[in-house]
Amino acid sequence: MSSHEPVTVIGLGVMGQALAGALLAVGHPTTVWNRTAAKGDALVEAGAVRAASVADAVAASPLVVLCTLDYPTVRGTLEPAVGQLRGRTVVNLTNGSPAQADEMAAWVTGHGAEYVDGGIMAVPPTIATDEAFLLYSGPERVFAAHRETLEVFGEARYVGAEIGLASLYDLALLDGMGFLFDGFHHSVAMALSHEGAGAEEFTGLLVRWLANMAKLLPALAADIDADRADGTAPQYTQGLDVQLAGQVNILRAARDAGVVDTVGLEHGKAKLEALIASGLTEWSSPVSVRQLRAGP
Ligand code: FVH
Repeated sequence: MSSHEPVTVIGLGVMGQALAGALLAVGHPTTVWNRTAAKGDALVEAGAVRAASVADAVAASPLVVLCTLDYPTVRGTLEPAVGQLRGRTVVNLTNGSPAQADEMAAWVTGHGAEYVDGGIMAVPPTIATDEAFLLYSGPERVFAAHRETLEVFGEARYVGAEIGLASLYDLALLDGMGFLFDGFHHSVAMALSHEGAGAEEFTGLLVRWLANMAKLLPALAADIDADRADGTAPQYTQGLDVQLAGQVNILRAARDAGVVDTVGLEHGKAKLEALIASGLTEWSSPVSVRQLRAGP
């Protein structure tokens, strides 16, 4: 008899399969269910129990982990199992917004279950490795009761009792990643106008540059916090005239290099111009964040 907590995993896409596989690997009795049953075949071969219905899947374990396309599919999947929810803990690792997390929590707890929301900061191959971390929010005592099990997927980082916090941080982190990848593609599109430069060779320079710049972020974050706390002047500033001159040069060079989509660069230029028009002379991170949240 295993001393590990039994767990049900619902949703066996690439991520759900990785989650269920990680549980099986360390000895959790694992029940699985997926709309397309065949996606559970390898897990069943590895020792998972395939539930005949989603109601059976929910009934099988005190802890029910969901990882499907989106929140409407989570709700649609759980609808036939509402009678089995009482007394269970539902941990929803599906991507969704804070408002959706609030609604889901109300619906699940309304059926007598506990609810914890989560965000997976990992890709399937890194689940259960040191690289993976997952964000959780909701009642701390519920999270704590299942923490050991949740650590199987990767570092379990509790971010607070407010149910939407894990979603908010998850989406904000993905937002940062999106801009990073967009910037990477834009930068490579520009560099490739030179016949000699291959993407890989150029990317070596880009990675070096971005890694150095990333080291600055904690100091910029400290400037933002100090400004919010009591208006302390930032440590890191740069003249807005210098920033704007550089932005104009990037925009020109991008166009000359044959990059036709320069909307982001034009937007960046317009934002700097708006800051200057508002009477500011110095750029800083607090100024940028304020502008994003409320205009200059
Ligand atoms: N894969 C990743 O790298 C990212 C990492 C960060 C977290 N995301 C989120 O994880 C959720 C699932 O993503 P996934 O990568 O596993 O996605 P798929 O392999 O496409 O599997 C989708 C599952 O959802 C089920 N599903 C889709 N539509 C419905 C529906 N109408 N009713 C019931 N289930 C549905 C699908 O079932 P099936 O098509 O196999 O029958 C899969 O189980 C997601 O929120 C990511 O943002 C992954």
